[in-house]
Amino acid sequence: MTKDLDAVIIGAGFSGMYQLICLRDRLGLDAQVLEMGAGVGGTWYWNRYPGARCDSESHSYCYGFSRELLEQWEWSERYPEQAEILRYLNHVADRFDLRRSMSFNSKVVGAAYDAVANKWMVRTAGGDVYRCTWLITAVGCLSSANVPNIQGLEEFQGQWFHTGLWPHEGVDFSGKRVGQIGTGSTGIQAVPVIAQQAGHLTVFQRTANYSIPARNAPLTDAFKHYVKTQHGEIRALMHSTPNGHAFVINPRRVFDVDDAERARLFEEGWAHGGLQFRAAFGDVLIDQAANDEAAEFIKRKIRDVVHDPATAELLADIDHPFAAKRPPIDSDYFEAFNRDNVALVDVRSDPIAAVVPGGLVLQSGQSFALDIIVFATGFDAMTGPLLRMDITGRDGVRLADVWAAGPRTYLGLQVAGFPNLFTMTGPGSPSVLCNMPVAIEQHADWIADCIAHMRAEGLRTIETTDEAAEAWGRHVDAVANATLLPKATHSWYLGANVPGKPRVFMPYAGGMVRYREKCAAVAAEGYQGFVLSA
Ligand code: N01
Repeated sequence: MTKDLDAVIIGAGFSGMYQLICLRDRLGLDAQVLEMGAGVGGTWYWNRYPGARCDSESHSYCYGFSRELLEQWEWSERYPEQAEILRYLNHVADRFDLRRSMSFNSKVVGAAYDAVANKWMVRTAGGDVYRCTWLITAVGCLSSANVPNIQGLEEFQGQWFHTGLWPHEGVDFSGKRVGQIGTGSTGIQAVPVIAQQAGHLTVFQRTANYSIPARNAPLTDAFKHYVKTQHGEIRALMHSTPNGHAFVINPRRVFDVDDAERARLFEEGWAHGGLQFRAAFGDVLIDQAANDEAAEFIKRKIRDVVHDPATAELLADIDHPFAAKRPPIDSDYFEAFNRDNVALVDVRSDPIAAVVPGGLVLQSGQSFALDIIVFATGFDAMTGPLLRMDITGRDGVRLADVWAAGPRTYLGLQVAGFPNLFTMTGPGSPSVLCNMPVAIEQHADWIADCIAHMRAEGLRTIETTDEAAEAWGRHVDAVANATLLPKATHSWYLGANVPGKPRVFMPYAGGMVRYREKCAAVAAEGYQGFVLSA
């Protein structure tokens, strides 16, 4: 089947859904979403692992474009769990009649730009071809599962799962010997829930991680009323903060206050829970000495919670600044290690050597009999979902070749040599350093305004330049290097979690406010840094 369209959007998650509303309903384009899964939801469609929950608070983790939607939808808990977010996104799809412009089970395998026709030819695994003028990738930043290449996995006689490709019917852990590899945000959420169900759980930790208690709880009626009636105020607050959350980061510095006051403020943040812990001070991610104070506070908390001193030491032996990796939030993660059926194994000093039919073996020869292995091993972040498609631009140039030394974009929105291709929340944009729906709506609006401008002016192509992308890349590096973020040398922000991936700090760390102003100024000045042609 070959179909002609104005625009193709790849992905039916938060970003693809809203981009469709912008292009189809606001601009009147003939637009279609191609989605690999059988339903909407993106991240929340695939990540159904035990404990999956968002770390943005529910009243800020939603669309802001529709006042009616904000007033009608009611979240039940402080942090929405996966099933509730998926219900929300299905509700949005129904309410805005999105499904009629979506093809499910349509995995895009390639897209090629035809300069003569000024069309993108988008190919699916099923052999369908979509010809379109504008191509928008809304593929998510964390959607390409990273299963480590461990020798012998194919011979494992038990079951194994990656958290990002979790079976819809769930996994029965009861009475099973479970091994979980990975202690990032995902692993930290999964451990306490799996521990409650499994016969025994062994957690294989390579890098110890900070975590802040989420303090999740049902929302009170008073808070629900506040959210529905004060949404304008809440959105204004979210748009005024660098990370798009509905809380202000206090500008005071860690050493502006004395030891007792600092301890009190950290305790207050710990008791409140969640990402707001780091909002007590403005310099935690900038000043190493300030960060050390926060880090030591958390390490003390870990030692207080975990009864076995050796396990506590292993969990608190953290080698990077607090929040330099995405800081997880948890519900009883450290507490889980006080259970009789949970053990922690250090695979930094003694790495995993192989999977064997009955379990897993470390380099020392120590072995573990397992029925189920859970890979909470993360994603080939940001570039992975784009590069697994074969995208070719002008003159047949492959995106994979252009990005061989790491991604280079202008504003995270476009790549030189790939006209009329927009990469929503792409590398070089705030994306994962921001509350995602805020970053997503800003990108979708900007792209829609840009296309509206092109149509009004009779322009056929928009394409950034190498110079603009190089200059933006230098700026992205400089902004990251002014923080402690690159000091976590094994972080996925840097691509360091995937063997062979170039080390480039991918998200834009300059904050959403600054970024939004920059994008608005670029558009206002006639799309500076882009070439528009008739
Ligand atoms: O993935 P990760 P994630 N042998 O890459 C380990 C978002 N998110 O899925 O650090 C042994 O952070 C790896 O070890 P190391 C959020 O943005 C949000 O947990 O590389 N271990 C690490 O411990 C988050 O940051 C929410 O040494 C191996 C773990 O696996 C992002 O998604 C919830 C290994 C991977 O951690 C990704 O989080 C969940 C190997 N061969 C996710 N390979 C919320 O909103 C990897 N590891 C709450």
